[in-house]
Amino acid sequence: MLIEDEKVIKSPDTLRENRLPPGQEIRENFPILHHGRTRKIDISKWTFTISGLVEEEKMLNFEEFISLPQVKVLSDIHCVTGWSKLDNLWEGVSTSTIKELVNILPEAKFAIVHAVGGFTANLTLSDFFEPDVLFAVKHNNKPLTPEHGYPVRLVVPRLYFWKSAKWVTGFEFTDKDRPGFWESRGYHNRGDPWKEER
Ligand SMILES: Nc1nc2c(c(=O)[nH]1)N[C@H]1C(S)=C(S)[C@@H](COP(=O)(O)O)O[C@H]1N2
Ligand SMILES: [Mo]
Repeated sequence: MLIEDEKVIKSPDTLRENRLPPGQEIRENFPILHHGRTRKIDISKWTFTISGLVEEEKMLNFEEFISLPQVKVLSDIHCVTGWSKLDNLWEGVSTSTIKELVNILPEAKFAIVHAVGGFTANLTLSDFFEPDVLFAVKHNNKPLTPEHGYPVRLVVPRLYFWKSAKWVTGFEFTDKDRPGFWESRGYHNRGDPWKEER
């Protein structure tokens, strides 16, 4: 069983006795939510860029990205619209692995994640580098579907799912916080589901 697999990083929510944050209900299916249309990505043209407050910016193509060491993370999804989906097995590249690819300048305090079409999501570096945060390529042992962010999406298990940007093209280190797509449209800047930061 995947849940017994020792190599799986278990997001802290999955170890709680009560796994359902206030105002949420369980869904067995996997709803699809995003602004605009589903993005169709040509993997041969896809790139992942690490920019901003780093000594040298770095760009990877998909082949280089997928050659990085991979991790598995078990997480619960909490969407701000009220549904939660438990026991999701993600596979991909940990933000802690990505961290080793660049020298981050000391002024850097935030990560702004970028996705196709100008979508962004902002995170403090402490939230971004939690050990259960990853750039996922698989969900429950299958490659992501286009609707769920193929080829690469961010997964931030401890925050509402709007932070988990789909169709990611990289991220930027900044010294100042910059509210992302949903954060600048009325959603909370951080989004802790246990505090109902909606
Ligand atoms: N690029 C992009 N990523 C996005 C969004 C978006 O509009 N664009 N919406 C977010 C929101 S609000 C949610 S709830 C989740 C939904 O992910 P899912 O469709 O895989 O369930 O994606 C997040 N990632
Ligand atoms: Mo959402």
